[in-house]
Amino acid sequence: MENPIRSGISSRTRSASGREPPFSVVDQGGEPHTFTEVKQFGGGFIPGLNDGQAPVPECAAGFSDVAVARTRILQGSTSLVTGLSKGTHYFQCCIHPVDAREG
Ligand SMILES: [Cu+2]
Repeated sequence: MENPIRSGISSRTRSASGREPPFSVVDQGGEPHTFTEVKQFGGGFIPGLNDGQAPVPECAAGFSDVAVARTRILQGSTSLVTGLSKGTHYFQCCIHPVDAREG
Protein backbone atom coordinates (compact mmCIF):
# COMPACT_ATOMS: atom_id res chain seq x y z
CA MET A 1 0.00 0.00 0.00
CA GLU A 2 1.36 3.36 -0.94
CA ASN A 3 2.16 5.55 2.00
CA PRO A 4 0.56 8.91 1.24
CA ILE A 5 2.96 10.73 3.50
CA ARG A 6 6.09 9.38 1.89
CA SER A 7 4.75 9.82 -1.62
CA GLY A 8 5.12 13.56 -1.26
CA ILE A 9 3.19 16.16 0.54
CA SER A 10 -0.43 15.65 0.08
CA SER A 11 -2.11 18.76 1.27
CA ARG A 12 -4.45 16.78 3.38
CA THR A 13 -3.07 13.78 5.11
CA ARG A 14 -4.61 11.73 7.79
CA SER A 15 -2.09 9.59 9.53
CA ALA A 16 -3.27 6.08 10.00
CA SER A 17 -4.56 5.29 13.39
CA GLY A 18 -1.85 3.65 15.40
CA ARG A 19 0.96 4.55 13.01
CA GLU A 20 4.10 4.61 15.04
CA PRO A 21 5.88 7.93 15.04
CA PRO A 22 8.29 9.24 14.12
CA PHE A 23 7.71 9.36 10.41
CA SER A 24 9.27 11.70 7.93
CA VAL A 25 7.73 13.98 5.37
CA VAL A 26 9.58 14.85 2.19
CA ASP A 27 8.68 17.75 -0.06
CA GLN A 28 8.86 16.46 -3.61
CA GLY A 29 6.38 18.91 -4.99
CA GLY A 30 8.68 21.62 -6.26
CA GLU A 31 7.42 24.38 -4.04
CA PRO A 32 7.29 25.06 -0.36
CA HIS A 33 4.51 23.55 1.68
CA THR A 34 3.63 23.21 5.28
CA PHE A 35 2.73 20.07 7.11
CA THR A 36 0.60 21.44 9.87
CA GLU A 37 -1.50 19.48 12.30
CA VAL A 38 -5.08 20.72 12.43
CA LYS A 39 -8.20 19.67 14.25
CA GLN A 40 -10.29 19.83 11.11
CA PHE A 41 -9.37 20.34 7.48
CA GLY A 42 -10.10 23.73 6.03
CA GLY A 43 -8.52 26.69 4.31
CA GLY A 44 -4.97 27.95 4.59
CA PHE A 45 -3.59 31.45 4.93
CA ILE A 46 -3.66 32.43 1.26
CA PRO A 47 -7.29 33.24 0.51
CA GLY A 48 -6.89 32.80 -3.24
CA LEU A 49 -5.89 29.18 -2.79
CA ASN A 50 -8.65 28.22 -0.39
CA ASP A 51 -11.38 27.47 -2.86
CA GLY A 52 -13.79 29.41 -0.70
CA GLN A 53 -13.04 27.67 2.57
CA ALA A 54 -12.47 29.65 5.72
CA PRO A 55 -8.93 29.42 7.09
CA VAL A 56 -8.54 26.95 9.90
CA PRO A 57 -7.33 28.55 13.14
CA GLU A 58 -4.04 26.66 13.07
CA CYS A 59 -3.14 28.19 9.68
CA ALA A 60 -4.80 31.58 9.76
CA ALA A 61 -1.82 33.65 10.87
CA GLY A 62 0.52 32.20 8.27
CA PHE A 63 4.25 32.27 8.82
CA SER A 64 3.96 35.07 11.36
CA ASP A 65 2.75 32.28 13.63
CA VAL A 66 5.81 30.37 14.80
CA ALA A 67 3.75 27.21 15.04
CA VAL A 68 3.02 27.45 11.32
CA ALA A 69 6.49 28.63 10.34
CA ARG A 70 8.15 25.65 11.91
CA THR A 71 6.00 23.26 9.88
CA ARG A 72 7.22 24.76 6.61
CA ILE A 73 8.90 22.25 4.35
CA LEU A 74 11.06 23.49 1.51
CA GLN A 75 11.59 21.60 -1.70
CA GLY A 76 13.83 18.64 -1.16
CA SER A 77 13.86 18.98 2.58
CA THR A 78 12.57 16.52 5.09
CA SER A 79 10.63 17.12 8.22
CA LEU A 80 10.48 14.56 10.96
CA VAL A 81 7.22 14.24 12.80
CA THR A 82 7.67 12.99 16.31
CA GLY A 83 5.78 12.70 19.51
CA LEU A 84 2.34 12.02 18.14
CA SER A 85 -0.06 10.36 20.46
CA LYS A 86 -1.80 7.23 19.29
CA GLY A 87 -4.88 7.87 17.28
CA THR A 88 -5.76 9.87 14.23
CA HIS A 89 -3.97 13.09 13.44
CA TYR A 90 -4.88 15.48 10.65
CA PHE A 91 -2.25 17.40 8.74
CA GLN A 92 -2.66 19.83 5.92
CA CYS A 93 -0.67 22.34 3.96
CA CYS A 94 -1.48 25.87 5.10
CA ILE A 95 -0.52 27.21 1.67
CA HIS A 96 -2.31 24.80 -0.66
CA PRO A 97 -5.07 23.21 1.40
CA VAL A 98 -7.20 21.98 -1.45
CA ASP A 99 -4.84 20.69 -4.11
CA ALA A 100 -4.45 17.10 -3.04
CA ARG A 101 -6.19 14.09 -1.76
CA GLU A 102 -7.05 12.85 1.63
CA GLY A 103 -5.01 9.89 2.69
CU1 LIG B 1 1.39 23.19 -0.15
